[in-house]
Amino acid sequence: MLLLAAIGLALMWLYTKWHRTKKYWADRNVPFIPPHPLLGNLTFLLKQNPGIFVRHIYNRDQPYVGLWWFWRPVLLVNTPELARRILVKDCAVFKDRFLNSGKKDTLGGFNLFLVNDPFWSTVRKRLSPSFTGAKLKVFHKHFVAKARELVERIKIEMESNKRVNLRMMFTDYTTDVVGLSAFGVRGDATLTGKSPLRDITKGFMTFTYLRGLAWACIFFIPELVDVFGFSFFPNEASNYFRKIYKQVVDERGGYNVRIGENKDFLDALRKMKQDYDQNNEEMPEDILIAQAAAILQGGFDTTGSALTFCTYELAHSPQYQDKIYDELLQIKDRILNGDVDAEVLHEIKYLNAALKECFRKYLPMGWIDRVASTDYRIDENLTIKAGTPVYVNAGGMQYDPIYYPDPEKFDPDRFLPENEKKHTPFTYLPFGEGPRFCIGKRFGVQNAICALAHIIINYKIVAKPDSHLPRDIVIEKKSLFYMPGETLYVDFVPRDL
Ligand code: HEM
Ligand SMILES: *[C@@H]1O[C@H](CO)[C@@H](O)[C@H](O)[C@H]1NC(C)=O
Ligand SMILES: CC(=O)N[C@H]1CO[C@H](CO)[C@@H](O)[C@@H]1O
Repeated sequence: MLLLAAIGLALMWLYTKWHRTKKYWADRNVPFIPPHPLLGNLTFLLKQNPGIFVRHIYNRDQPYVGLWWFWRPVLLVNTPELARRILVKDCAVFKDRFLNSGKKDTLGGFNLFLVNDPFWSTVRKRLSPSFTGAKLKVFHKHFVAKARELVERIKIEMESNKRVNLRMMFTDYTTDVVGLSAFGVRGDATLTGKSPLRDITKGFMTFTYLRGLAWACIFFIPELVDVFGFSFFPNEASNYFRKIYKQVVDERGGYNVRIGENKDFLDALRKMKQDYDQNNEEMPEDILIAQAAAILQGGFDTTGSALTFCTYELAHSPQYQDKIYDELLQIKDRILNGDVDAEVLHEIKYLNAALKECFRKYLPMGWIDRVASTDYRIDENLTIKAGTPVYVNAGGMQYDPIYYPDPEKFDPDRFLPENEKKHTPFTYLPFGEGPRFCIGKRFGVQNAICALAHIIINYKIVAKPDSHLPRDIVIEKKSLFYMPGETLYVDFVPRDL
């Protein structure tokens, strides 16, 4: 009897709670999409990429829409004005991300991408100097050296396989570049497809249902991450990465030798540890490794898939590719000799515009997430409660025909300098905005430009006769990032040099 009564009470409590939950946005006069009783609006998971999901619910006439992740109300905002306020003007309220990897998982929970203030500010300040213009000059040498290997790799693959698996090749390349630039770890993945770091990034790329569950938890119901013992990176890859990290630190003499002017990212981490030690403050090595892992994770797949999409688009836009090629011809010798510098590449208008257009169409993160740290007045009709997750619908705005006419069309002219000026600010957010924008933006862009310049001067990128149009590329349903869901191939035809 008692048991039955208890169950009855619990059910009643659940019912009341659900009843209140589903009225949450209606009570506040916020347009909403009716939630599923259990999943809220997360019914798209595994069925649709979130980047496409947010595009579908985008509605220019609704500045914001109420959604639910399970039973938690979240707000999706659709206007550049709200984007500006959340990401920049009132960023003090929105410093943290909602997604979170808990406290038990050091590599996930304490890395720059996921960690919250006040630690986030400290780490960001420490790491930012590793990405300045002066550092990029040094990295540029690596970009060039590896881009030349990329040209070689294409030759090898075309001769042996008659085709190139784009994403595999480009993530081989970006793994080498990040390893070399950030950690001083030399790898041969660009040429051979194999290296110790590459084993790790392959581990990051491998999807299993358990990993999928872990990611969904981190993104949508972070309270449970510690309960289930989930981690941001797969355990095996994490342990291997720890080993490599410790090895390179040892090679440089550990943390107690004089660390001069920061040479690279790894030195920035060593210096951080040294400073903490000197102040008798604790800085576990795992927290340093967490930052290194974030840079590797943040740096390899984003740039790798951007290069994949861009190469595929250019194969299907020969007229546009010709324009880029004509521009590159003016600096042909410098590219071929491997002494083209970043400033020169920055002047290649059509190439830069093409990459920007790729980031418009294929933004890796369809939304930019933040969480309100205090109650926040959105407008006269709505004040959200502290703790409410807020998502800026970047994907929606980047595909809005008002801002980008005929949005499915790959039209790099949109980003020629004279046209770019006319864009509505805050409608283009592939790297986020404000103090928490992508720390590797310049690194990633410069690296991608460098790779494309080397490829296009050496090869004509040609669509395979039976390949479908870019607009029909299958997007990975199981990933939370916007990545190809199929293997993409193109032909590379050597140009007369
Ligand atoms: C090239 C393509 C890339 C794209 C499209 C991209 C996109 C993004 C986006 C949208 C964010 C979130 C920004 C925000 O919340 O406002 C982000 C953050 C981040 N990215 Fe990137 N990224 C790219 C490359 C890189 C590279 C090359 C690195 C490292 C070398 C990197 C490391 C990071 C890190 C560490 C964060 C977290 C920053 C923070 O929370 O303070 N990314 N990226
Ligand atoms: C607030 O709601 C009223 C009534 O629905 C509407 O007319 C007004 O435009 C809304 N204000 C804003 C800033 O959206
Ligand atoms: C846009 C979207 O996918 N909304 C979903 C929210 O949840 C309800 C209930 O399951 C679905 O019917 C909607 O399609």
